[in-house]
Amino acid sequence: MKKSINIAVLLLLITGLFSCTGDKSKEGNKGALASNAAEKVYVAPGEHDEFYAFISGGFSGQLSVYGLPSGRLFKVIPVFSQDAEKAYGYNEETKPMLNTSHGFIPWDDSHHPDISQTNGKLDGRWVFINGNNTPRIAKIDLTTFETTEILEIPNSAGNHSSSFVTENTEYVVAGTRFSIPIPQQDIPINEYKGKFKGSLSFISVAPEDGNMSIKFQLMMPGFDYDLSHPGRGKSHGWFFFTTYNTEEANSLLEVNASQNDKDFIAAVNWKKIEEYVNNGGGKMMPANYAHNVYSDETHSATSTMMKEVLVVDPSEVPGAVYFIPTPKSPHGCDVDPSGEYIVGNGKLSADLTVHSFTKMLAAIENKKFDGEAYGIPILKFEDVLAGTVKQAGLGPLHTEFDGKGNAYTSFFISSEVVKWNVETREVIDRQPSYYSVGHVMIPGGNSAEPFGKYVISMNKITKDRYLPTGPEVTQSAQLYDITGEKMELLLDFPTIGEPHYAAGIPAELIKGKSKKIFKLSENKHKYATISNGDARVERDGNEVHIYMTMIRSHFTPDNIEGVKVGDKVYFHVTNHEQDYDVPHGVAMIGANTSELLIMPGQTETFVWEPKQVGVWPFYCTDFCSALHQEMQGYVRVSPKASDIKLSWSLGDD
Ligand code: RUQ
Ligand code: CUA
Repeated sequence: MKKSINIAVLLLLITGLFSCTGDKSKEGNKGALASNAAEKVYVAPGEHDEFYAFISGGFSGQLSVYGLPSGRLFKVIPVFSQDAEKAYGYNEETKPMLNTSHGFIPWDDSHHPDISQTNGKLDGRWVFINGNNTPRIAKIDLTTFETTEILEIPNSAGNHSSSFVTENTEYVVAGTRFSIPIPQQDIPINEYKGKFKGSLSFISVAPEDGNMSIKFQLMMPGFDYDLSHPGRGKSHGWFFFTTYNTEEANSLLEVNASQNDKDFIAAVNWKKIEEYVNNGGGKMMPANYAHNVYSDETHSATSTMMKEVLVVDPSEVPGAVYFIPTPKSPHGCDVDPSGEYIVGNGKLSADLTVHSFTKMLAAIENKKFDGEAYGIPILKFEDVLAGTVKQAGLGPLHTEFDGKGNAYTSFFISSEVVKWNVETREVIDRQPSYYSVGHVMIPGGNSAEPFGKYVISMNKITKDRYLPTGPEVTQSAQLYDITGEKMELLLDFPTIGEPHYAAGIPAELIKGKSKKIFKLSENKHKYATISNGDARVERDGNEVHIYMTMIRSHFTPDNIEGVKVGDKVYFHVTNHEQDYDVPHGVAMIGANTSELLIMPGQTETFVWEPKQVGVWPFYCTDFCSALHQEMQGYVRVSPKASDIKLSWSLGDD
């Protein structure tokens, strides 16, 4: 019986997918909409947007920066994937950022950005984002908009319920989607049940420099941990994780993990565990994971392999973890700005489940449990439930809040954004999304103080919304005005990769802190050339190191002789500009890597292994001045056995 219901829901899911992506609805076809919608997104030439939106790139592995309300793209920040435009993962300085226990992994799947907070409010210091595939968490510095730290997460697989921050950025959290044997071992897959575990990692963030380190990992039952959000205000100190596959199936999950009418939200009292750990609790376990840090002083990254991690068995910390039954394979797990309501979006359900933090505490206090799972008490659904939003739509995924008592939930199957009142749980408005919306985002929506002016929906499918571009069409977001009772669709804008989640912040909170140049006098790169007189070429066996500078519009040195086939030539190039927005680039014919794009005051390195005798040019790749085309040079490559001495030109002086 239960099984047939689930199959019916699955069918709905599939048919819903097709029906919602068919014809454009009338509303969607109004062309320019009302002209006042155009005015609301129009940012006049030379004017700035009101908000930054950091939108995850999904399978691009990156994080892109847009302006709202215009939807204009400003920057793609390379995070987990190599990026030839910025030489990230190609130059010698940033290659260590992509080091992992599996070696150099130049790609990942980035899902959930979250901005650092102080006292529950966005502080605009960093954005964190998760790498799903080879579990990692990255930190992006919002003064440079560059990835400055990546921490691999051991004992994890499919790092999906991440990377959300607590209200003082005490922790950024990483929860495993796939349970695995911990420690990894060679065992039959059908021994999954009972043997596989799911880890929830709490990564401390140093208040001064943001340095990340795994404080502890909770070893949880072998469910799938899907999404999470921190408590805030009254529920600060707790973290909530949705789970699915509490059936612990290891095959054909679409049916086998849809058997239980309810899965769980795991409520974790991290303060309690922190105290336990600070008093010596937990066990050190051997592990192997990379911690990669980029320094703005050396303009270089280092990768350190970490050898152990502290694990905590939740059954040994009474009162630290509870399960809250939540219907229908919940996906999103969202906490309202007051910290009282925890919304579980059962993706196979039509209703939304809203839990009450106050009721949860009372149920715990009264020890009203409904059994346990692997030593973790299960609370009674009715005891924790604040109420449900009835028949709000089909396939709820994620909820955001406007800070005015309203919630906005995305419905994947019925392809709409639904506004409802958090206290009364009545539906106020619904607007179609084009099509199949995943996450929604309100700037500050994951904080105690959202900026409830716009919501964006990030859609999984666009079909006919844009000019066709072959079988692969653009991904897309949509912007809605939410200042009135009814939402108003203002804008479609294309996005890079697959936008999963996003984080938004008023531009005022960060734009003044944006770095304009790196000071040459503070450049501590090992191979920096600070004064032109130090520009030189050195040989060390078959390695040749070129200490090169660049300034409008020449390289020093620009003619180099004495390089031989079989040499490994390092171009260490320092940009001597000290003006805003004057990068130079450099590229060498036949170099098996990308160009470099070097910011003022910065040093970067690429390696060239010349294979052919001749005189080979290099040039500046960034149109930097009227004489940019003159910014070029030559390297003479002689046969391996040649005795031509190293020599170079320093210009005319
Ligand atoms: S996911 S569409 Cu956040 Cu990776 Cu829900
Ligand atoms: Cu330097 Cu073009």
